[in-house]
Amino acid sequence: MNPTYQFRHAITRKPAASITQGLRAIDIGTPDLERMQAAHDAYVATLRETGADVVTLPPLPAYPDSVFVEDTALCLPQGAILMRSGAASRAGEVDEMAPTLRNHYKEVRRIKGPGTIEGGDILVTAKEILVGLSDRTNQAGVDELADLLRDWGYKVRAITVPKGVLHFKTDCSLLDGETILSTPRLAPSGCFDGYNVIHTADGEEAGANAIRFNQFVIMAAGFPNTAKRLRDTGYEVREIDNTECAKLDGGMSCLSLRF
Ligand code: CIR
Repeated sequence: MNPTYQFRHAITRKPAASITQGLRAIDIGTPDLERMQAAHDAYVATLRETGADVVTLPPLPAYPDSVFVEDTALCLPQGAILMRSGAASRAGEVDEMAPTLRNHYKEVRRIKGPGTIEGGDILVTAKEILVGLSDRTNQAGVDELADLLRDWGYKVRAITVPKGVLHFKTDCSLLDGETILSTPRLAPSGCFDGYNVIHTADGEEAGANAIRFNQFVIMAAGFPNTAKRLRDTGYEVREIDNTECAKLDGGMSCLSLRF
């Protein structure tokens, strides 16, 4: 098993009707629950097609953004780390996720604060854990994560996320332990020196948030040139409608915890 992309489990949560109140940087329209649910069903079915066990938790109307479960935890082979959201309206989502993680893991640790950190800012590669400093994740959060991971042998490296980008992984994804799909705008920081990098095609930056899940690269539909680049490199690409989650700055990685 390669722990960076071979997974037996995923945890997802169905979107709630309150998704219309979800956080967004710019209002480009109200998400449609029915269409989001249909896309979510297709996403879960694709994860299941790989043979993984996929938990689908019930909707949480009190937390409009709770469909984006990735932000609540970091799941590693040794254990899970509960995050601490940088958005007040999302703070309670972690406690809602904790019991499910305790069912799967013997060891569940927790970011206690005062720092904040969200899963969307964390990219686990074969040799290190990259964490984006963003509006949601600060240095204190990164430092606490590094402390919690030290005895599991992980090296944590902080990266600055460009202004206007919600999370680090809004702009990049892991394709395998050494290969990253990235928007060209992340490259100048040198954060991926030493990795193989495939750039999103011109005008397709919003397609950078994808996931490698077992044999598939699962990406948002509507980025045909980037999808072709990945297929030409040999990846088996599956495309899922992301129009509704995109209205809330969400993408393929946000919708699951994978381990
Ligand atoms: C938020 O602003 O928190 C949500 N509307 C979107 C979260 C996306 N999550 C992710 O990229 N991991």
